[in-house]
Amino acid sequence: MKSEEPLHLVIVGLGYVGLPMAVRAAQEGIRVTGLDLSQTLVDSVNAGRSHIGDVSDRMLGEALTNGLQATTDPVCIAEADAVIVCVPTPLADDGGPDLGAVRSAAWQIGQFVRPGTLVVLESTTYPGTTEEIFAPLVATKVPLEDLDIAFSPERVNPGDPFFGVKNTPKVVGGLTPRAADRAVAMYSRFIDRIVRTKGAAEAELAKLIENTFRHVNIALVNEMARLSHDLGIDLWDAIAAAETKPFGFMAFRPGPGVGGHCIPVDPAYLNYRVRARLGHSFRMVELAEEINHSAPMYVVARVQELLNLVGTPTIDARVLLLGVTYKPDVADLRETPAEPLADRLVELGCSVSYHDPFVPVWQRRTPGEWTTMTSVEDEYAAACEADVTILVTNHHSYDLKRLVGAAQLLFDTRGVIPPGDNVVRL
Ligand code: SAJ
Repeated sequence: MKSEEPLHLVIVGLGYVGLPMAVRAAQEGIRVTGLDLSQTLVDSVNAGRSHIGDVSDRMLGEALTNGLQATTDPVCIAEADAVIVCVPTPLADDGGPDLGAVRSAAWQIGQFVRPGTLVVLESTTYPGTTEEIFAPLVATKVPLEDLDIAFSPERVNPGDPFFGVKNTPKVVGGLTPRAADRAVAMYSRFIDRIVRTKGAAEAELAKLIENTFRHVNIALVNEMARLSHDLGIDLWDAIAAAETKPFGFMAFRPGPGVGGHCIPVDPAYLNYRVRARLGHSFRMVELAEEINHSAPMYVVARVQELLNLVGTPTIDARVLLLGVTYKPDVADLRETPAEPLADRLVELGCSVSYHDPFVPVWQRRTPGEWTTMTSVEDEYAAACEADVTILVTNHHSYDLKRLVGAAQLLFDTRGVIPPGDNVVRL
């Protein structure tokens, strides 16, 4: 696809991956149609109102001026030269992959796609998905040999002030060399650097390596936190020292657990494939999952220890959680460890309250029912009232010095507050 040729690009799924990409491509003068299931979302996009933090209304307005249009009508696929699929791939209730959105998007494309169209899957998934599941559904009506199909993992880092669509290298792998050539040419029109892999499976695996790497290394330090506490060694201090090594080391730090839409999810997709195809588990991933999943319970155990030390039984102990999103300064609760943490504390009879500037109302699915809580107004006054305050997510808006002065007892799960008379670190 030569850069001077007109290109009509359809992007399926206008979420945190699809919308920034649609805006970026439109900035380069590409004709972009965004296809989404939600009429509300489509209307909002066409009205220039962005629902994605990394896309301002101004950026969206410029893209609309450049011809970006959003629609719920899949007939736009029939006019596309290229289609990029950016739909969610969450975990199913059994912990395995949920490819429902990928399947339905592929089938829908298959109803309208023209011969000669390039179709790229971006949703994170296990190696083999593009060839075995996505491509056959896209080729429902048009023979596969008349289509070009590729995989290119999304690498969006929500809230990242520096890396965006344009300057994040894009990995691309085709089911055929021709598909890879076309995908490289397409992405090159609006992304600075393209990295071509041997095939689609290598591109699928590259993404899983990136996030399994993080998952496993976070589990390593989460287990080291437990060992170091029992050994009476300050792990936070040791990590800070290790971090001075200028080569061959990347610091990870312990925490209350691993949340988000990527890190706790992607390794499970890899493990699923290994079990399904090879009949045994990916042991390192399963061990990391075991450690990271138990992190919230370890926090509870430590808090129980602290309450015992001050002679406060957990029954009716007033516990304040500070920061319930999965990481600082984002309003994202997906897989947040704050949920199992709060549930366990309630099970123990604690009176749990929370504060989070990004979460005015916190709804979470406790076993068998929904629990709805409202953030306390004044986190410092609440910390003064609580028997123990747990810093779960260290939003940068928190005045840590003020917090130390206010809290009766402060348990810091992020290692951002120096230990003191009333401050204990994970
Ligand atoms: N976490 C720790 N200790 C660490 C790092 C993270 O406990 O040392 C926890 C976080 O609190 C969070 C979870 O792990 O609950 C995931 O944190 P993350 O920093 O990996 O952030 P994510 O989930 O937003 O990961 C995304 C990923 N981006 C993509 O998949 C495109 C990841 O590949 C990026 O490396 C990461 O952002 C990033 O670097 O910010």
